[in-house]
Amino acid sequence: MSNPVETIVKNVCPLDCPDTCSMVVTVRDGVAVDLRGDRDHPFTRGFLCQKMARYLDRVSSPDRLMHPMRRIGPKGPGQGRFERISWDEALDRIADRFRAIADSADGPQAILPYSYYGTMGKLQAESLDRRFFHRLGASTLDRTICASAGGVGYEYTMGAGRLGADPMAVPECRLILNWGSNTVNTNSHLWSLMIEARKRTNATIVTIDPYKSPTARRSDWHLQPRPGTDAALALGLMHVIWRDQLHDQDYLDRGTVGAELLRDRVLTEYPPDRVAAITGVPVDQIETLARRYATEHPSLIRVNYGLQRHGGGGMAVRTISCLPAIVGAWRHRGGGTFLSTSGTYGLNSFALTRPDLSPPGTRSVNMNQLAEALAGELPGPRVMGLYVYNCNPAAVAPDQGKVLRGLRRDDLFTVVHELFPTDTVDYADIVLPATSQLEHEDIHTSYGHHFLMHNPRAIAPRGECRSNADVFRGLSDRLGFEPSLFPDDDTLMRQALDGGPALAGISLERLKAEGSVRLNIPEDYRPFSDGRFPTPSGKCELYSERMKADDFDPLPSYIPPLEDPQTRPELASRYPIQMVSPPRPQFLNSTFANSPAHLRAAGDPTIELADDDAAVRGLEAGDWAEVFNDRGRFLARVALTGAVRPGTAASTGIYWSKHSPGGSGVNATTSSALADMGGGATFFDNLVEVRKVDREESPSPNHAC
Ligand SMILES: Nc1nc2c(c(=O)[nH]1)N[C@H]1C(S)=C(S)[C@@H](COP(=O)(O)OP(=O)(O)OC[C@H]3O[C@@H](n4cnc5c(=O)[nH]c(N)nc54)[C@H](O)[C@@H]3O)O[C@H]1N2
Ligand SMILES: Nc1nc2c(c(=O)[nH]1)N[C@H]1C(S)=C(S)[C@@H](COP(=O)(O)OP(=O)(O)OC[C@H]3O[C@@H](n4cnc5c(=O)[nH]c(N)nc54)[C@H](O)[C@@H]3O)O[C@H]1N2
Ligand code: SF4
Ligand SMILES: [Mo]
Repeated sequence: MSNPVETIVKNVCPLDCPDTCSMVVTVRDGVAVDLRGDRDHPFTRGFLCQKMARYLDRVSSPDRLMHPMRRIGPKGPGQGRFERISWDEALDRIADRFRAIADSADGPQAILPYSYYGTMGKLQAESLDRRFFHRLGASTLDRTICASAGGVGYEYTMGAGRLGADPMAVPECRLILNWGSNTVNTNSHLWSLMIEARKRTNATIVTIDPYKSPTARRSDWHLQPRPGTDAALALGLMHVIWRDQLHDQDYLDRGTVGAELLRDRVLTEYPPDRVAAITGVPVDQIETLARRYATEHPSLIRVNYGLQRHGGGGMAVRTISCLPAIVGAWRHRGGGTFLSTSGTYGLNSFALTRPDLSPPGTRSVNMNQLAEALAGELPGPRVMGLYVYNCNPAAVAPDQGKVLRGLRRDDLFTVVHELFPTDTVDYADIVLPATSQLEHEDIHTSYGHHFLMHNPRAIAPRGECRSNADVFRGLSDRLGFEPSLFPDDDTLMRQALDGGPALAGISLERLKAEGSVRLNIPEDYRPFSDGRFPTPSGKCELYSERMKADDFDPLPSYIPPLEDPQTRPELASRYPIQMVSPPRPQFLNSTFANSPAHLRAAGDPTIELADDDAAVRGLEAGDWAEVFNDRGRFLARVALTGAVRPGTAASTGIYWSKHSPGGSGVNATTSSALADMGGGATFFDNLVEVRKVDREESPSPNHAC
């Protein structure tokens, strides 16, 4: 008997999470037998979150899609609607259908790729896929579902690259604000650095969130504004800072434009009592936070995604990102704000994605408007061919009912490339099986640290699974596209690395040998300490000419939510509750929501209500309730956790509809209306009503498992 062959491989967590962890995988005789966090990685520091700790169960799950299939029954959930086909047949059918649509009167723009970041790997998420659809002349997809509103808002203030503080310097901070950030669950390695700051500098951790999230519960101080009112809160802090002369005049003079205009505005328009009336945050809390923020350095604002999923989300992030300059927080290492580190990398994304291949004038479809695109309500042809990968839109996209009506269309040809039989797979004409992260090679940037990472292939693909990049090679071949545009993985990685100065000295050979390489940025990274910003004026733009040119208020201001009881009283008289729907800690968006262990830990879908709101509706903890508005409905169990104020509710997700009582999820109620900037999503800008479900409608216990 020969000895087992055992190798240790360093892989990268592929999930859409800022931490981009390094994982150590043990492979024995070609089988991955152990997976854990990499102790040697400066950011991962030896642990993986609860979601990924059992990733090997996912890799070897009996539920994995193992071979291509084609539809033989009606669209929608149900058994026995697919039959197995070969890869050749699958690719031929897709190529034939795409060619037919492209040659029809609708033209190639009736084909729409639909993807997000089921894997963050550059090869699988942003390379041959983009080239393929650009070359085909398909509609392009504006990937707005997550971070675009805040990204645009931040950039107006801070300039190109959306740069910010170094997360590794968090232990040096004395005041840390989690602003719209459930850091404990969504960025857990940053949270561990925050805890270190508590030990090292006796730091105070503050969380600003309408929902008492796990992060709020573990913070020293929780401020609970009404959803979507953060810009008003930030303007109120500025009022106190200027009124009490707590600003940093020297930094303002050197590093900003428009300080006097902004000061005049906040002093006249945003006194604490008005801000308290808008936000629901008491005056004394506004005063105290302003004073502490201006005087306790280094201070960091971890501004994140929760607060931008509102009508005024872009302006909110733009406004908050002015704060550090006003108090001179950028002077200190660790001080300032950070939204995303991804702009630091400077990977050659043009070379990878080749936008120049897309014919001039090609329309772009906002991914938040999938419902409208499928209904033919957007300019340009109605979508006739849809290719979904790295994404589960049937569960995650807003206005779910309308999305599903579109996906059910008989004349729509839908391809879904997936690892698991998701809600979206139920609507596919052709299903393609995808590789897991251990089964393909890739490179990863991060949006929560400054390391570039390499993910080698650790094991052979299961069944007939193929990587995204491989599928696009196969499809391009069938459509007769130039082979040179669809090269092998090594060539693609080299093209990606041929980028900006932060990549200097990082060859593919070095990256493969070291696995994780810190970007070529100073050890003591301290952006903007000199008061210079990559904006048109070279300064932090408290006043922005670019915003004025783009028809925005050039100064920070408060834009109320689209569905705000204060500004939409008639809507609120029917649907009085502002509902936020951030992630449940056990799931990563809708990933893991089919995994038995994760589902058991997550339990039934819940609607967390204030005690008074439940009482007036005759609801008790544990009751099944219907949450509804004009767009749709879903069922959830009432939870009275003390986590929300009256008038606010939280339903954490994202469950798969087919595993949910009533067959729909939280996005049945969310709106496809767009945020003020970047075409961003408004998932948390959502008025609903809640009622008890009749006994007959009540689902049986443990339906989900
Ligand atoms: N466990 C887990 N981790 C994840 C994810 C996941 O699904 N599960 N998803 C990943 C992805 S794709 C992303 S984009 C990030 C998101 O990570 P975060 O940026 O942390 O975003 P959310 O968890 O959506 O929202 C954070 C908090 O914002 C709050 N919030 C909602 N509305 C407002 C508001 O108007 N003002 C303020 N101040 N707060 C508000 C929510 O109640 C929530 O507690 O996390 C990533 N990490
Ligand atoms: N109500 C509400 N809705 C939300 C949010 C919210 O907080 N509340 N969050 C929003 C946010 S921030 C985001 S980012 C989106 C995320 O929405 P999605 O991008 O749809 O994210 P997931 O639900 O994780 O689905 C990703 C899918 O990609 C698949 N996948 C993984 N790796 C690969 C691969 O290599 N190849 C292929 N072909 N497939 C792969 C996974 O199996 C998974 O089913 O959801 C948004 N929707
Ligand atoms: S913390 Fe994020 S990057 Fe790390 S293992 Fe969990 S999901 Fe992956
Ligand atoms: Mo996201």
